Amino acid sequence: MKKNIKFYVTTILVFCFVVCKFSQNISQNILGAENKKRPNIILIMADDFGYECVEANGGTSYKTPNLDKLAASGIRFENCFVQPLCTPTRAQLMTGKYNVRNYTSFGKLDPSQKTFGNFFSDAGYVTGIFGKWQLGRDKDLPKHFGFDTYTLWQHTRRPPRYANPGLEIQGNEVNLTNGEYGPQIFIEHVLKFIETNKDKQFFLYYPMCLTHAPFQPTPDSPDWDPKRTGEEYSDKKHFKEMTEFVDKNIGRIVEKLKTTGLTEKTLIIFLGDNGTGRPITSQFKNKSYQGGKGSTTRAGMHVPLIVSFTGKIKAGEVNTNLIDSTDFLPTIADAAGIELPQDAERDGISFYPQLIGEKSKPREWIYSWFLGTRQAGQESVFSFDKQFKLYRQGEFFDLVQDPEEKNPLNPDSLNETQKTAKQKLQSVLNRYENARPDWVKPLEKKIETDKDKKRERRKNKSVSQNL
Ligand SMILES: [Ca+2]
Repeated sequence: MKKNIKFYVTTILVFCFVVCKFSQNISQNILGAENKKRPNIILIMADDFGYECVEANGGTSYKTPNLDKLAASGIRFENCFVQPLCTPTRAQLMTGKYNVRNYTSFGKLDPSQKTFGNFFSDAGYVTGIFGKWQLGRDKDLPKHFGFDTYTLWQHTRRPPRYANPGLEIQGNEVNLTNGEYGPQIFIEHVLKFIETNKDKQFFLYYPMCLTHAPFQPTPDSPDWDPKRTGEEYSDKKHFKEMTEFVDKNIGRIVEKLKTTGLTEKTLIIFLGDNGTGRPITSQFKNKSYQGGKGSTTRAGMHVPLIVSFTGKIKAGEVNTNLIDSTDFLPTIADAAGIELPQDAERDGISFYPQLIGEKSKPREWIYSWFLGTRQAGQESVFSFDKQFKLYRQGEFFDLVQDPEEKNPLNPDSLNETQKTAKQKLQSVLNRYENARPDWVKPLEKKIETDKDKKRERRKNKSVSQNL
């Protein structure tokens, strides 16, 4: 009898083991197959590059054949708005949250935040970032924010970015002095990253240094000087050459995807991080259009957005829905099938359904809490849709009639449409009224103190120089 029990127990245990092993193999195979279906993501962001710079959008000052081809192969968005400056947009793009929730100061992203790098890395993607950092100087921050591979400018220090640049490669400071060109190094590292990881799923974030000032020649310019150092020289005549270098790099990425067989496995997104620099006036739809970087008007916040995913996105579409910089994280997560952790503070709305032609509810408004480089307490706060814009102080504009926001509508003579729009935008402002969390307040205070100290030091220095 005892022998029989032993036999039965052993048989059951062996059976359980075989079943477990079998189901484990099945689930691994399913997971493996699922993983194989996950697309690569390439997110490209040009620096200080407004909507008017792209020919497909109606710009006529610069040649952008590769961006135009990318748009023709996918979707061109006409109403993408970001924050008016670099760091505020980058923080929104990377965390999917409005600046009111987590922006502390210019050039920093608080280490408490989770970025798309973290979410993709946690989901098993290989992650890389190439280009401008400007999110804090600690050597370990790129890794902390989820990036395995990185070649950066303005990470641990702030050397020149164009001719003979100072870069950080995997956190190591490298000073190039043999006529190298920063954007050339970045694109080479981008292409190498694609080649190296062609058999894996990768998330490549490419925040370009171009076309930010100083406006300097590229290696394709007649004025290229491989001996140039520093960032003092700047002539806006080079903006055209810089834009065309951006375009050339887009072409090189598309070509690389072709030669590695990844075209149909890769979602490519291109956008600008804020409006074009103010010295630059471009021709746009038969009018002169001045760059408005730093301004909360359309010229400061309206950027190109082009998305291509061969085989998944219908070619040649134009989309006029509102998109904002918080929407990118949920969109790429959606594309990759990554379920983001529940977070009531995440403001972005995925526009992936719009990309693949599924029914969805586009966003009806954009909210902005913009501090930029200003002192704590001096933020601009406003909400807008495609036609109207309301500032916290009460100024209310019709953006179609008055895109430069020169003539606020008279609050006493609003028609019914205007009144309804104002109420809707006011409810957006109310929704975020208490959204500034307590943890940022000590950081704000510190910023103010540091800035005050600097100002005081400058004052003392100039007094002593004048004596
Ligand atoms: Ca910028």
